[in-house]
Amino acid sequence: MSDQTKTICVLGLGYIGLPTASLLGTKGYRVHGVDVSPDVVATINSGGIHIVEPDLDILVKSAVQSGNLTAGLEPVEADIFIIAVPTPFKGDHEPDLSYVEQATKTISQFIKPGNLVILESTSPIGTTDEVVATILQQDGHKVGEDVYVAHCPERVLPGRILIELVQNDRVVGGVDEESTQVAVDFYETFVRGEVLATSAKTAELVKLTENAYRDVNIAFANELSMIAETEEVNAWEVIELANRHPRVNILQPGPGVGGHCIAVDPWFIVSRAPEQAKLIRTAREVNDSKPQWVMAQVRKQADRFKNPVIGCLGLAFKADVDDLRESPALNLVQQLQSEDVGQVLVCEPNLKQHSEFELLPLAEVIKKSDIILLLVDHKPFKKLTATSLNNKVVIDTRGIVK
Ligand code: SAJ
Repeated sequence: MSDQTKTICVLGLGYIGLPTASLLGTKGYRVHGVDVSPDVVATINSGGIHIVEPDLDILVKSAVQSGNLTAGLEPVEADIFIIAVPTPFKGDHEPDLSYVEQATKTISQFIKPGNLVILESTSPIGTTDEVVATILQQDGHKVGEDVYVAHCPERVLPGRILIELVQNDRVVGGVDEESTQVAVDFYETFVRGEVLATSAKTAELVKLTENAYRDVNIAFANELSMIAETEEVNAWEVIELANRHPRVNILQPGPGVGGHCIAVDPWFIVSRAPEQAKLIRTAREVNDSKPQWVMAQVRKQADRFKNPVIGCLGLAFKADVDDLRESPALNLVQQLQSEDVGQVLVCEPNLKQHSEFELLPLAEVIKKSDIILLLVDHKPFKKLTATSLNNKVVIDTRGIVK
C-alpha cells in the first residue's frame, strides 16, 4: 500500500491536531479527527475552524470538501494514530497526563497489528514508553512486534503553523528501532525538513529542552527590562544595541510568558530533576513574576488620576493569535478589574467576543482612556505612535510605540 492510501486517526483537534489533520488530508491521506467537543466536531465537518491561524481555514475547507477529512467524537480504525491532546500541569506544577492516558485507552480497541501510534503532545520524559506503550501492552497489543509506538514532538510556532509543519526538521523517537523507522518513513511523506531518528526518551527531552531554552532567554530579557526601568534607560534600545555584537542575540521583554507551551513545559523538566534544574526553575519564576511588576507600574500611574480609565490593548498570549491560554495579558486585565485599579476598557482585535470583557474598537479605547496599557504586539497596535497617543500615559510592555 502506498503511504498516501493509508488512513489516519488524529486525537485532539486543537492548535496542533487540526492543522496536522487537514494538512495530511490535502496530501491524499484519509483522515478522521477526534475531539471531545461536539461544537468543534460540527464546525470542522461544515468546513469551518474554531481557532485563528493563517490559512488554516482554506486548508480545512479543502480537506473536508475533498472528503479526506472528517471529524467525530469517537475514533475509527486506521493505519496510523496521532495523539495531539493537551499536556497541562496540575497542582504544584506536576504534569497532568490524564488526556494522554485517556486518548491511548480510547484508541486501544481500534488498534490492529501493523498500526503505528504516534504521540505528538509535548510530554515529560518517559511518557511514550511508560504511559502510551504500557497501556497498549496491558490491553494485549504486542508493542515492538506488530504495533509501533513513537514520539514525534510538535515544534510549530503558532502564527506560522502551516509553514513550519512542513518545513521544520522533525525529531522522531520510537520505543524500539523498528517503531522509529516506521514513524520516520511516515513523516518523510509530508515533511520537507529533515526527519531525525532517535529514541523516544531523547525526543521527549529534546522538545522540553527547546522550550526551556527559549524560556530562559526570555527571562533574561525580562530581567533586563526591569533593571533598565530602574535605571531609566530604554530596555529595547539596550537590547537592540547589544544585539549588534556578533555573538549576542537577546530576545524581547514582555508582560510575561504565556501560551500552553513555554510557560508549562519547563516545569516538566523541573518536576523530574528538581535538584539539577535550578536555572530552568528560576527562569520560570522570573517570567511568572513579570505580570506583577507590570501591575505595580499600572497602579503607580493610576494613582495620578481620580477616576482612571485604563485602556488595555490585547488579551492573547502573543501577537496575532486568538489564544488566551496562560496569557499574562488576560491575567493582568482580570487583576486590574478585580482589584478595581480603574475603569478597564479592552481591545482584542483577534477575538469577536469575550465572556468577561466587552471588546471595543481600538480608536474608542484610545479616545476614552487616560492610561494605555499595551500588552500584546498585535499588528494593528504596531501602527501606534507617541503622537497618536499624545495626551495619554503609555505603559508599553512590548516596546512597540515609536
Ligand atoms: N515572548 C516574549 N519575548 C520573546 C519571545 C516570546 O515575551 O522574545 C513571549 C510571547 O509573547 C509569548 C511566549 O513568550 O507569551 C511564548 O511565545 P513564543 O512565540 O516564544 O512561543 P509559542 O509558545 O507560541 O511556541 C513555542 C515554540 N517553541 C520555541 O520556539 C522553542 C514552538 O516552536 C513550539 O512548537 C511551541 O512552543 C510548542 O507548542 O511547544
